[in-house]
Amino acid sequence: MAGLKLYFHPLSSFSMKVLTALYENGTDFEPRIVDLGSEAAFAEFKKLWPVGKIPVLRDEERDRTVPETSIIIEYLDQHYAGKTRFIPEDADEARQMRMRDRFYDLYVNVPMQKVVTDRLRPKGKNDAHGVGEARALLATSLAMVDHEMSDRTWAMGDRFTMADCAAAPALFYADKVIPLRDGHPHAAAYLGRLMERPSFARAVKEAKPYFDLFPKE
Ligand SMILES: N[C@@H](CCC(=O)N[C@@H](CS)C(=O)NCC(=O)O)C(=O)O
Repeated sequence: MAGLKLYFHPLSSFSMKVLTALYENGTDFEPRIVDLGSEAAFAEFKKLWPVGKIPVLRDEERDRTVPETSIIIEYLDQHYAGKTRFIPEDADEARQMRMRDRFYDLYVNVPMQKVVTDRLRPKGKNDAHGVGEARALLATSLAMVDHEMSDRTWAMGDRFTMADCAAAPALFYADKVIPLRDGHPHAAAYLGRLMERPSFARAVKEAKPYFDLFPKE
């Protein structure tokens, strides 16, 4: 049995962020799919992390439960380092990388989720005002990404880091809300490079069987 267990769902954008990091280095782990649609499965998962957000990493060897994607990837970089190092050694660069990781999580992934999950709300319970705000924030963020990616390969330049693990699923799903090909050529090209990266390509391939569950407009 692998010492590492990942509680996740293949369709979940934040899960894909951590899967990308795991696949980058071929890190051995036991996949534990959490069926968010099953009350019993979700209640069981909440015993591990009462906040109820996936993914969560469990390290049996060290007896550690590690939630939050950025913390999970930092943990992997610290204890299960592989050929791809996710955190730059230089402290200044590491801080800039963490800023981009936060940016993709909070200002691309989170507003994208707000737009998409609103489609799952019961009739009459939609939050049109909140969705409008989220769409506006997403549009601002994507314009910033497009500008920044005009002169670089990866989020930090030449080197693939945790910020790219965050960017990949965030842009993949944001593209379904605001298509990048319409006016965001550099962001679209960056997403194209991310899609060709074998680690993220594998996460997308494994999510495909669940794509029918993605709520369309
Ligand atoms: N800040 C968290 C966000 C995780 C998150 O939002 N996960 C979503 C799935 S992509 C989730 O668990 N949603 C279930 C829910 O909110 O009930 C992280 O980085 O791990």
